[in-house]
Amino acid sequence: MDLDAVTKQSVLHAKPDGLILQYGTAGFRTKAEHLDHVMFRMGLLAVLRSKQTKSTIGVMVTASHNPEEDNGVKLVDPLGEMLAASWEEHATCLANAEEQHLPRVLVDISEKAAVDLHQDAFVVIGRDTRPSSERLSQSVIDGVTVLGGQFYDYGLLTTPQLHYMVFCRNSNGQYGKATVEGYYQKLSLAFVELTKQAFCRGDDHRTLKVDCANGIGALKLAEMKHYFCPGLSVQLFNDGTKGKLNHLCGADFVKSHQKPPQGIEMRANERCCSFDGDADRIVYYYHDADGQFHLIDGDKIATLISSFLKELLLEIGDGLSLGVVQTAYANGSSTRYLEEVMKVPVYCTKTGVKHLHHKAQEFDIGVYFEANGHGTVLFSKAAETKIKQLAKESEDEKKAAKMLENIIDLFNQVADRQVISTTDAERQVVKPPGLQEAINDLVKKYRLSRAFVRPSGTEDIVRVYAEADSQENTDSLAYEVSLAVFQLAGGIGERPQRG
Ligand code: G16
Repeated sequence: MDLDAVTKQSVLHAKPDGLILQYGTAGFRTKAEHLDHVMFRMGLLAVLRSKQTKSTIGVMVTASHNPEEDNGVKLVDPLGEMLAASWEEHATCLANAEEQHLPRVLVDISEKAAVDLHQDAFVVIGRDTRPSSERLSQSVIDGVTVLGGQFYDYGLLTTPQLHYMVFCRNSNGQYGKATVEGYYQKLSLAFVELTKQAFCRGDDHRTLKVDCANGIGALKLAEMKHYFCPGLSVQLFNDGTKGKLNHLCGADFVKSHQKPPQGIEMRANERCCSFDGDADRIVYYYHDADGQFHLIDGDKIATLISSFLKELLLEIGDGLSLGVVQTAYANGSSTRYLEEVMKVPVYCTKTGVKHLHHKAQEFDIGVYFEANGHGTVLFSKAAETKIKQLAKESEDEKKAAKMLENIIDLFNQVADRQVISTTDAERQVVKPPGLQEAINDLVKKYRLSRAFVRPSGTEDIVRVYAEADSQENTDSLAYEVSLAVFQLAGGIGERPQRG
């Protein structure tokens, strides 16, 4: 490591004195103007991780669902999953080291993680459409090159595409070609084959309206939609030509406001969906004939997918295990339905794709979705081999196995609020004292109710979740819990308002 060169370059990406940032739910995330040094240093870290794993590592510059002025960075590990938890601590030390300590921290990490410094390093980089993203990805590149790492800059990319590129490169092309073209071909082929075999009701069901959150999803879907023709016609809305990123649109807006985004025209029973700012979340929705809005969020998507998979697994009769992973945000009735009706085991983890992904790997087939629309299906290597074999061999079970085979290819498998601390997969508050008791008392007032609070790992806010037997009761419980947080956790600014 040429530590002198690092010190010289680092001055051009100097850390503001005293600025401390935490590695959050999905990496570092804050106002874009505070992130230059973090990006440079994550370039350095990606090189060390690449040397240690002897694999390609990904760096995605995005703040996903956050406002346009924010930015952030997600690191992608060799199999396309989020950075290993053991390295989050290294990332935090590196991001927060004062300038003069940077060389020492680099050496420390290399020693602790047994990095072979003679090993080559390769890093792939992608970015979303935020105005600050191009400059910040250049800072990542500066960090990679000063440590002698090689890189390929994909430029504008969705987060799932970057996960795909990393995995393709590390599987020597076996998973697919590490190009956007390769991505479109692999996924669309699986989709087209699967829809040929699946029952589909009429032409109305072959159109999909997509709210692209005024982000990268619009650019990439515009390139990809031709691959679905003539089976599926995709119409793009909020494509970034007018509106602001994630403003009054996108998956997070639709999920948290439980209403359609602006900028999309919806007729009764038309199928619509929304992405977020880096197109790694999706929620579906429609208006029924009475104008009632229906949301198919991550909980419902997980239920639909697991019902479909369970049917196919029964047909092939091969005893493969199926499990569903959710977070505390999952609606209680979706969990009950999965466990009691579908007889599928359900597990709850902390918020964050990295936690769900990890748990889902324990099954032959692991379905994981956060209610906000992040998720996928993971197939173990053994399950994949069995399914591929059956699709070739046995006539009776062939159709179901063939469908499962296409499903495998269709899923891109690849992961001061701090006064509140939680336990039990974030469903119980430990600190401040008295808050959990207050929440318990409030929950008892409502039927079929549940509530919890947790500090967000991507925004400077406390998230409050509530559910009850009616919308009115849910709103009321959410308001009362917010008030308890405000009073017992030292709330500042405006008091929570009812409704
Ligand atoms: C990220 C994570 C998700 C998480 C979300 C919100 O999503 O990848 O797993 O659900 O943040 O996290 P929090 O509630 O801690 O703010 P994204 O789409 O913003 O990258």
